[in-house]
Amino acid sequence: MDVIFPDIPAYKGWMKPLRVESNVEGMELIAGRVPESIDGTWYRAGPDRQYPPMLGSDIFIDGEGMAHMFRIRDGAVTYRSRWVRNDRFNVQAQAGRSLFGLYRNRFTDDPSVKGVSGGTANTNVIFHNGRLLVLKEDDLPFEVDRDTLDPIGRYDYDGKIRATSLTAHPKWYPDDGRLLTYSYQAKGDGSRDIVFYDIDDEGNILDEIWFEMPYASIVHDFAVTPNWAVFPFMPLITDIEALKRGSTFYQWHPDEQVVVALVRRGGTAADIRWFRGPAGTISHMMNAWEEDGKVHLDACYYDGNCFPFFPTPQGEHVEGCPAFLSRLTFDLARNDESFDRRRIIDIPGEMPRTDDRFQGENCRNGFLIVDRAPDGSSAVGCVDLASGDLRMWRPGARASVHEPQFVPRHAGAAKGDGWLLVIVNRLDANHSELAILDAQDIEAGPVALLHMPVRVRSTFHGTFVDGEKLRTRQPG
Ligand code: V55
Ligand code: FE
Repeated sequence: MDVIFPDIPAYKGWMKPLRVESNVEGMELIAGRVPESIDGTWYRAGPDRQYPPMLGSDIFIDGEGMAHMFRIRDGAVTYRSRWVRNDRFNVQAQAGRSLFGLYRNRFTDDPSVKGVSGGTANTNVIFHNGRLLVLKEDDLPFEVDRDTLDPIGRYDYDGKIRATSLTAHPKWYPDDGRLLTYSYQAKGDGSRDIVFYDIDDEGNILDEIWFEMPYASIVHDFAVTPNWAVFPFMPLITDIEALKRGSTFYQWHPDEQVVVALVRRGGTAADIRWFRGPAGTISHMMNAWEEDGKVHLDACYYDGNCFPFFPTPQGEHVEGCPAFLSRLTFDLARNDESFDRRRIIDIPGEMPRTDDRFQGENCRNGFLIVDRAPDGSSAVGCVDLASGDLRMWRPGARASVHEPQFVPRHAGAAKGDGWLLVIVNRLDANHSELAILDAQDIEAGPVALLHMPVRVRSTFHGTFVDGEKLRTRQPG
């Protein structure tokens, strides 16, 4: 079978499939010094393409997963990337071609892969219960070796997870290893079932709450506070009958509402508080917290459909729209199911993060990608969440950044006191760089900038795991 990638916009320039596994011992320093106090590994996941797509088209959220790791210790950095060799990857490697059709539409797959998981493991990586897990929201976690990224296997918490998948956006607490997670369309594609799980660092399920969504929504991300789990539902909806006719996995329904469920932790489906607003997309969450009988959610909000490649049921493609970091406030004393929404910053931004140790608490600062320019460049932003004051570091013309990662300056460092790790893409030179910034002064530019001899095509999300934890914590 000839390997010829189609000439489509999704594969142009920087986004040309890379398909290379890398191993760089001792990354080359371009400027500054790597702080000696950083000890740990930054894991990330992103999509690449193993073989030309079966049906000739592609969308950026699809593509077989490539896992990446930067091990940082004693001022030195090692980089490694490796395909996630899960079931999908292996059956395709065996066949020498793509066997899965449209994104998540199982009716468009090659008949030979009926019953084989189509999960691409391309979205996020976490460390839980002594295991390194690569995540995609339509599949169970896939465990890989923390040092080599070699495959270990699909992980269902010894059969304790009854849902068919787990989200790629759990909240993981580095200090005690608690995992707050969920599954949506949890009884299979198109089902309205959703379940919230609270799992301790031994893999014990402490809380499990099943309920129904208003429709078979995408639920890409959620947020947690000490008392609530916040679930956004938006009118990108799965219709099994449409899938059988070859439609996209989601269809955009502009006449439906956004619905938000506040699920009381330790409670039941009967305790859920519901809120509603006009159609829009609540995508990535920066954080949520509680204050005086209110729950605030800082999230990237699109006034329409965040994914214009998912048309309406009538096949109409609506225009894309930018995301603005916004504060959604749910007043528990109010009984009309409405919520308030206002922009925190006035320029578009996405991929928001904060100091992971304090998810669910009011944080002073958040970090995100901002200010995408026509030349393809972008900047890392540090936003003061109270004032909306925005500071930026821009790597330059024709250079873009991936989602930033906060790393505490040392164990027990104050909230927000630490470093930011950022992958930078030099779009014309066709390679990436690793930048390390002081999270409290990103405008000063990197304290260390390291050269990568390869392009990091795309990563969505990742996690920094403390080195001591990786060395001592045994699986299971
Ligand atoms: C998203 C990302 C996905 C996906 C579904 O950003 C939604 C939202 C990285 O993959 O499969
Ligand atoms: Fe995401």
